[in-house]
Amino acid sequence: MKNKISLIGVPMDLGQSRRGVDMGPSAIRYAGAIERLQTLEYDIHDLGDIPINRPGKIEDDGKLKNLEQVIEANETLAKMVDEEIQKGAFPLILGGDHSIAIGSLAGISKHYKNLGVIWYDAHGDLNTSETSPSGNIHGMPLAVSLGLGHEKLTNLYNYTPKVKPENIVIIGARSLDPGERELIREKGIKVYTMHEIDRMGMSAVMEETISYLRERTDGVHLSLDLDGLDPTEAPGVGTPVLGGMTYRESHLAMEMLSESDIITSLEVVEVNPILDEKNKTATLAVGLMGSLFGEKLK
Ligand code: HAR
Ligand code: MN
Ligand code: MN
Ligand code: MN
Repeated sequence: MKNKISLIGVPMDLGQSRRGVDMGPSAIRYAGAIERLQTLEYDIHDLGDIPINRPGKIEDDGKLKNLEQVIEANETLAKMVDEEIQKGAFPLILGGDHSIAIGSLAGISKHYKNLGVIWYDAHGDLNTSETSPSGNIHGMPLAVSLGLGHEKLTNLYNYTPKVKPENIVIIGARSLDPGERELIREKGIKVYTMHEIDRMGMSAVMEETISYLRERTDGVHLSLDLDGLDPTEAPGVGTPVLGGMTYRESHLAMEMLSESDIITSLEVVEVNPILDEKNKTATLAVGLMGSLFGEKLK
C-alpha cells in the first residue's frame, strides 16, 4: 500500500432520509482514525470536509431525492480524489451516506483500465430510479457506476461506465430488491450473500475474492458500508439489517486484504452517530481501518 494517504471527509446525508450520517466523518476522526494510521507510520493528510449544499427543506419524497445536491458534492469529490491519485496518494474517503461512492469511483476509475470493486454491504446498492423502492440515491451508486440510472449521475465527471460488472464483488448482501436481483443475474455480478459466508466461512470467501480480483483488475476500491456488519455490533447505521457479518469476520477480511496488498482506495460510509451508542460504530470502523492498513503486519 502507498505510504501517503489523503483523507477526504464527505458529510453527505442527502442520499437517504435519516439525518445524522453527515456527522460520520467527525465521528470517525474523533474515534482516532488519523492517530491510528500515523502509528502505522503512514503519512496522512487530512484535507477536511467537502462542503455540502444543504437545501432549507430536505426532499423526503420523489424519485431521486436531492439529485442536484448529490451531483454537486460528488463532482467536487471526484475532482479531489482524481487530483490526490495524480499526486501519488492513497484516497481515504469518509462518509456520509453511500451516494458518495458515485464521486469516489468517478475520480478513481479513470486511473485504471480494470478497476475492481469490493462492495462490503448488507445491500446491493444496484437500484435505478425505476427499480428503487425509496428514491434514495444511496441505494443506487453501484448501478450508477455500471452506467445504469439517471444520465446526470452516470455521466458524472464526463465518462461512463466507471466499472465493469465482472470486476465487482459484493460481500455480505442480505437485503436485495427484486430489480437488484435481476441485475445481478443479468450481469453475472459475483455476490457472496450471508448464506455463502455462513457456509464457506469468511476465510474462503476472502481467498476467492482476492484471487478473482487479482486475475482481472489493476487496482481495487474497497467500499466499506458499516451496515454490512451486524447491527448488534454496528448499531449506528441508518438502514440496519439483522444477520450481518461479525466484527471478527470483518476484522479477518481486512487482515486478509492487507496481506494481499490489492487495495488501492477506501471509503467508509453510513456511520450515523445519532443512531450510535457511544461512538461504537465509528470506533469499530477505525479498528477495521487499522487492520486493513496493516496493524498485524507491523
Ligand atoms: N435497497 C434499498 C433502497 O434502494 C435500501 C438501500 C440502503 N442502502 C444503504 N446503502 N444503506 O447500502 O432504498
Ligand atoms: Mn451501501
Ligand atoms: Mn448498506
Ligand atoms: Mn487480528
